[in-house]
This record gives sequence, C-alpha cells and structure tokens, in this order.
Amino acid sequence: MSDRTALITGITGQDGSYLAEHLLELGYRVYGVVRRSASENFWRIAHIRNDIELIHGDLLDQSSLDQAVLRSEPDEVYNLAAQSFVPTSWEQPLLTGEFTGLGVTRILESLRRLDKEARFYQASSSEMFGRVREVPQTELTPFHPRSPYGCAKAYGHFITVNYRESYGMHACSGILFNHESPRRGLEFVTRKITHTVARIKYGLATELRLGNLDARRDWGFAGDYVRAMHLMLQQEAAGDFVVASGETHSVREFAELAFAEVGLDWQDHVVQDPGLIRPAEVDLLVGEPRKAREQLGWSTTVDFAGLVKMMVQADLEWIERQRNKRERLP
Ligand code: NAP
Ligand code: F7E
Repeated sequence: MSDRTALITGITGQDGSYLAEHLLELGYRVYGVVRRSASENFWRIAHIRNDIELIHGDLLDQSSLDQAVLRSEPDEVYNLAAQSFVPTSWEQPLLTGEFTGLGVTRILESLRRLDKEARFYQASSSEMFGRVREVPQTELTPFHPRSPYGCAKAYGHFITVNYRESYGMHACSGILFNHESPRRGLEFVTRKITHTVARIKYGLATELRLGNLDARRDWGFAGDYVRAMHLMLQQEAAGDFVVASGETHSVREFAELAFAEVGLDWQDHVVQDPGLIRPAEVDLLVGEPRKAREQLGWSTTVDFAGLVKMMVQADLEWIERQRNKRERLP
C-alpha cells in the first residue's frame, strides 16, 4: 500500500475517473478538483465518491488552484482538465486557449510557488501532430496542430517542458493518442457510434449521421492509458512519452465493426453529413509507443476489436437499464 497523495484536475472526465480508480487501488489518497455547477456531473465517479475528496476549483482561477495544492499537499498532480472537444475549439478558441493552454501555466505556477517537489503530469495530445510530418509519430516528431485545441495543447506541452528545464521540476508530458471507453462523452465519434448503434438495435433510432469517414485514428482503451500516466511519475527523471496502440483504423472501420457487433450492416444506417466535416482535419494519426513500452514497461490489454465490442455492449446494457427503470415507474 502507498502513503502517497494525488491531486487530479478533470476528475469528473473520462480519464480522471479511471485514473482515480487506479490510484485508489494502489493505496493513494486521492483529491479531485471540480468546477462548481448548478447541476452536478459526477456520474463517472459516483462509485468512488466516498473514497475521494473533492475540492472546488477552476483552471481559470489561480487562487482556487493555490487552495487545492495547499489543502491536498500532493506528491503527484495530474492535470487532466481541459476543453477537450476539438470542434468546440473552433467555436470557442479563446476559452479553449484559456482552459487548455494557459490553465497549464496556472497549475504549474501554483506548484512552483507552493510545492515545487510535487511531481506533475500534463495531458498532452496527439492532436499536436496535426498535419503529420512523419508516420508513425514519436516523441521527436515536430508538431503542426490543425485546430485551436491542438494549438492550446502544444502550448501546454511546451510550458511543461519549460518548467522542467527552468525550475528543475519533475514535470512530465504524456502525448496520448485517442483513448476511449464506455465513459467517453457522447459527442466523440466512437461513443457517438456505439451509443447510436445500441439505440438503433433497440428501435430508438434509424440513422447515424457522421462526418469524415476516412479519418484515421490510433484508438486505445482509456483504462490502459491512465496506467501510463502514473508510471511516468514513478520514473527518476521526468520526460515526455508517446502513449498509443501503434495501430490506425478509419472511422468507417469503427462503424462497420460496431454495427456488425449487433448483427446490422453499417451501410443501411450511416449517413454522411457535410455539416460535421471540420474546417481542418487531422487525417492520419498513428503513434510509436516504443519508449513507453521500454522505459515504463507499459502495454495495452484491449485491442481495437475488443474496444469496439466493450463499448457497444456497455451501451446496449445502458439502454436496457434505462428501459427497465422507465417500466418500473408508476
Ligand atoms: P473529458 O472527459 O472531456 O474531461 C475533461 C475534464 O476537464 C472534466 O472533468 C471537466 O470538468 C474538466 N474541466 C474542463 N474545463 C475545466 C476548468 N476550466 N476547470 C476545471 N476543470 C475543467 O476529457 P478526457 O477524455 O478525460 O481527457 C483528459 C485530458 O486528456 C484532457 O486534457 C484531454 O484534452 C486530454 N487528452 C485526451 C485524449 C483522449 O483521447 N481522451 C487524448 C489526448 C489528450 P466538467 O465535468 O465540469 O466539465
Ligand atoms: O474525432 C471524425 C473526426 O471527436 C475523431 C479528443 O479526446 O482525441 C480526441 O479528439 C475523428 C475526427 O476525436 C464524426 O473528423 C467523423 O477525424 O472522436 P473525435 P478527436 O478529434 O480525434 C484527441 C487525441 C484529443 O486530444 C481530444 O481531446 O472522427 N468524425 N464523424 C467525427 N467526429 C465526431 N466527434 N463526430 C462525428 O460525427
């Protein structure tokens, strides 16, 4: 068992919930930063709500981050909070820059001034590679972001490197490729597909509207990827690591497999919607996770087909539970 303490921003998100579970299993005391909201959004952490401590704070508000650091006295800080949906970053480029970019500096500043010994993890993204300069992408591949989100993440990445080099902080950046799960937000393409497939199967929908079917992503399971975050902070020297499956698949392939999982043909239901095409696209992402495998001893437990199956089955069960709940209502 560990006597270590972790502070997680973005604990209500997909990765935050899996990371909190993982750290609790390792015996950590876990604190999470949550934004105040009129209606709580804690469904991903409901099952561990009594095992963690939540602190109100916002990446826009320096004093709340200071308070979170002072109250939790963390050994490790995981900065997972961000405006993380790429299309929204074109609609709200300034806010995305504030949360996803400058927010990283705010939390680094809290640590620099109050707790320089705490180890820091920054959630960097394959979206920084954008119009890719080489295939596959490694820790040394130059960035060419293609969205305001990618630009903000590139800033967050380099400010993390800068605090490591300027102040000797143990600050790591995980360049994570797409990772998914039944806890993924419904707006992301994988969950949009699996949730709609389940709705179609139950007769609640007939079509699935998608944008670019040819876009290729390197998709993995979020539960695997949060283990890599923790491993990075256990290394003697801080560094940057690509975390990826090393395989690439198209949106079309994902849809084909998801419909096949429930015995349907994707071509009978998928409609291409030009309104969902992005102003600039990242066409081909595939990561080379050799450094993470060799230095961290990290590996995946779920492959592409396993991920699609897991997500479709979870959405079928979720809809089934909703139906049963409704039937039990008087
Ligand atoms: P997510 O589900 O969208 O979660 C984002 C989290 O950030 C939520 O808990 C959200 O809180 C919180 N948040 C947003 N703005 C905030 C603010 N101003 N102050 C405090 N908290 C704020 O994202 P995810 O998929 O778990 O991803 C985790 C991190 O990894 C993100 O930084 C993302 O950009 C990055 N990343 C993700 C992937 C991926 O494939 N999933 C790949 C590479 C990098 P609310 O619940 O209040 O909205
Ligand atoms: O899109 C295409 C879309 O929104 C994947 C975030 O976690 O991973 C995520 O960003 C691809 C794109 O994820 C639809 O054009 C087609 O090419 O699921 P997504 P993303 O943009 O890759 C990175 C690594 C992050 O860091 C981000 O935080 O799918 N696509 N049709 C569609 N995408 C969506 N959302 N909806 C569609 O209907």
